[in-house]
Amino acid sequence: MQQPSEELLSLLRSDPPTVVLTGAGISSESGLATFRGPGGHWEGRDPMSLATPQAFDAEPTTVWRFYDWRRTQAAAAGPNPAHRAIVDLESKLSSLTLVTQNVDGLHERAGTKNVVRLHGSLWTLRCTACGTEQKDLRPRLDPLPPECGCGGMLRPGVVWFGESLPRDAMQEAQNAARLCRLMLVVGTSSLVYPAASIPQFAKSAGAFLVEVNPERTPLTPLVDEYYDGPAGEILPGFVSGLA
Ligand code: BJW
Ligand code: ZN
Repeated sequence: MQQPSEELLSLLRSDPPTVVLTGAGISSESGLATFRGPGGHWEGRDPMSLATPQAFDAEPTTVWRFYDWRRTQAAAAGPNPAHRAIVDLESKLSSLTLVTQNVDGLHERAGTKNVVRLHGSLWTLRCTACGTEQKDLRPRLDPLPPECGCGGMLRPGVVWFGESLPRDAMQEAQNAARLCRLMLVVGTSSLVYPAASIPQFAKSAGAFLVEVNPERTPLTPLVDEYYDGPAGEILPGFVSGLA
């Protein structure tokens, strides 16, 4: 497996302000399907066609059944060595911001403290009528679609295509990217905006960009180092090289 370069290890030893940007690939070794990879389809449907406000308006119960399935899968899964390596890095560095597109909650369950969630959470429900948000950790909800106390229909507290990202989260991510000296981009296809623009903020501000992904992405030509392999095998090497 590809070991960290001396340049990366020496940068890590200098305790740089660091941002880790993650996508679905970091949870694939926990058994969760990525969006664009194999196994992502649910009942023969592309998850991209279900992760839209239009799909929810047209078929709320179907979209809720899809998210119930996602919640069940995520609840049954656990953090993997890649999630844990980020926890270890956070404990060794003075400043680490984890910016994730993932909604599964595995970073939080692994123990990462400073998590910025760009696309919301599977474990938050939001009322389509009164806007109230509530946390709900039950893997299966019954009946579907669930109802708010006000009588309105609840929806998953995630960000669908065409919807704005939470303003505070995006601002925090951009600020951390502008200030960091090292950014690790792990397990994302770098296709979905505005998350895919975050490494560009870091690059423009002079940060060292590292990508970890078994497949090349549109970001690959822009990074300083590309690690071609699964995050669960590559990231622990970054931490053990620091010891
Ligand atoms: C491994 C691995 C292992 C596997 N180890 N790696 C600018 C240009 C063009 C379009 C737009 C633009 N700005 C906005 C848009 C429109 C749109 C967009 O980006 N479209 C593109 C697809 C073209 N963006 C939006 O609509 C966003 N809203 C917005 O910008 O509002 C303002 C606006 C609206 C409209 C027009 C203009 C402005 C909202 C985006 C919301 C995305 N939501 C989802 C669903 C969340 C809820 C849920 O989970 O159900 O977020 S879609 C889905 O994609 C999910 C993910 O977070 C996101 C990114 O996917 P990710 O994580 O990268 O996963 P994959 O599957 O794509 O890739 C996995 C990777 O892992 C692969 O590379 C593998 O190789 C790798 N891998 N095993 C390491 N072991
Ligand atoms: Zn309500």
